[in-house]
Amino acid sequence: MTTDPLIEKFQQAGQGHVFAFFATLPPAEQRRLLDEAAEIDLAEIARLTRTLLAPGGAAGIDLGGLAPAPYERRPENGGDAAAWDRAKAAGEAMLRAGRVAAFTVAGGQGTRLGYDGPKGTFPVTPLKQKTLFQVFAEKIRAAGVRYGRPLHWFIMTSHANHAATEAFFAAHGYFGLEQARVHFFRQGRMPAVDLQGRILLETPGSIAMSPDGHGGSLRALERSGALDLMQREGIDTLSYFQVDNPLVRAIDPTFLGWHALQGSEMSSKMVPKAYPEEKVGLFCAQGGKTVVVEYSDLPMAMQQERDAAGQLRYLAGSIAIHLLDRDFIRRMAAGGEGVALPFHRADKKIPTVDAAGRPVKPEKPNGVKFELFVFDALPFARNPVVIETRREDDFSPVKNADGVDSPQTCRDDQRRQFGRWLRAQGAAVATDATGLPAAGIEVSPLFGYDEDSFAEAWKKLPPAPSIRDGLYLE
Ligand code: UD2
Repeated sequence: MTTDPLIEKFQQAGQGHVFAFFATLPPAEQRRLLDEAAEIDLAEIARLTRTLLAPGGAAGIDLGGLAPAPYERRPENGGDAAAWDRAKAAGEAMLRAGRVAAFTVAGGQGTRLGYDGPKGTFPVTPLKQKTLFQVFAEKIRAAGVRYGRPLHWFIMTSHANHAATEAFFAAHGYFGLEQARVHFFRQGRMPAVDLQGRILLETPGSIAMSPDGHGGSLRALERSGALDLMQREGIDTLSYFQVDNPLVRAIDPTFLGWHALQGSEMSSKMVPKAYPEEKVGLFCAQGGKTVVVEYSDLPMAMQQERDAAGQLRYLAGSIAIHLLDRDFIRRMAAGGEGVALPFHRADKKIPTVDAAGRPVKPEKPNGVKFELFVFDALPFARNPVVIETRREDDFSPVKNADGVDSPQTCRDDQRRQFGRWLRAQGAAVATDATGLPAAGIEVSPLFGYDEDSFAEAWKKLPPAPSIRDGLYLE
């Protein structure tokens, strides 16, 4: 009997145990295992084992020469108001020219929320219980109407949630978007390995594979043909955001304008950190480059440092909102010497099998997952721009089942935003000291998806409605 050449390659790489149970598997499972194995770049695994798993490999990142990154301050915090106005006009022109598409990374596993299903299908709005996907879809649709150019929307899924995500959109008529402008593609996967770099089996017939991190989006955008489609359609800029944050201005002309006017290949939004322990990455400068250092990599003493005025020295929190230039993504996806995102190591409890093929549920981390982070592209980008945004305009993620960043805090933040928009138009909205309206209210993105679009729609209302519990503006 001849051995499959792929199995031989695994044997030569010291990973032959992946096929330990192969002979006992039914043909369909054999095929599946071979397919999974074919996704694996054995040389990459060997390299990661040498670098990240070697003694000291988990020691974290190099903090040498690290300093806070510069950023564009908002006008109310000392920024140049005229420059912000110019940026907005430039971004609006980009939207009218159809140069922009939206991009959501939705391949995560959403374990913290404890919700079974693609995270984008989680209901988030205060009254109508619209899902995350519906909120984004309506924002994108409304922006397309406003600028006279319907937008394309790319959604990155994982192997685990791809089919369910597509089915959800189909079942809801793509939330009024043209189906031909909504594009789903799967991100890549990486195998988990044990602490010696041996690939872990999840069952006798399958490898413990997991998504390769949101940084995998760059190569997945290329592989899926998304970049070619953008090129054909004359789209040069992707507006990147995470699936867990319904407050995001999915399409933000001012941000787009900053990006374009500065000739940036990758731009980002920052919010001043709310408190030193807040779990967001930090924009830093290092060796003349802009980098994001994940909170878990920055010693707490540094996160607590304050300047003479008492302000946090490392203030610029990354809320995972970026703009990416199409040709920059292509360059990053092509890789090549010195142009590659680094993998990060995460030690995890990974269910696996023992030598007899029996399931093992580890009680402490028994292996490592490798992930790419999209913000690691920043140091490769020409003229990266970081602009300040107000948290209340852009960031209230749903991460945990309760407490901070939960469905409750997110619903409240949405209501605060609706209340602010209404008050700015002179409506009488009773709120508590935190700005939370007493009444349960909701504004559809199709009515207004940011302060400007809301103001325009409000002014067109025949008689403005009074603010009462259950008010829904559409
Ligand atoms: C991320 C950032 C953090 C901060 C925060 C803001 C990292 C490492 N940390 O933290 O600095 O900006 O967000 O909310 O990024 N995803 C995929 N594929 C994957 C993994 C993740 O699509 O393989 C998506 C996921 O669906 C979600 C987003 O990426 O939309 C963020 O994932 P996360 O929950 O792992 O990020 P988090 O909260 O640790």
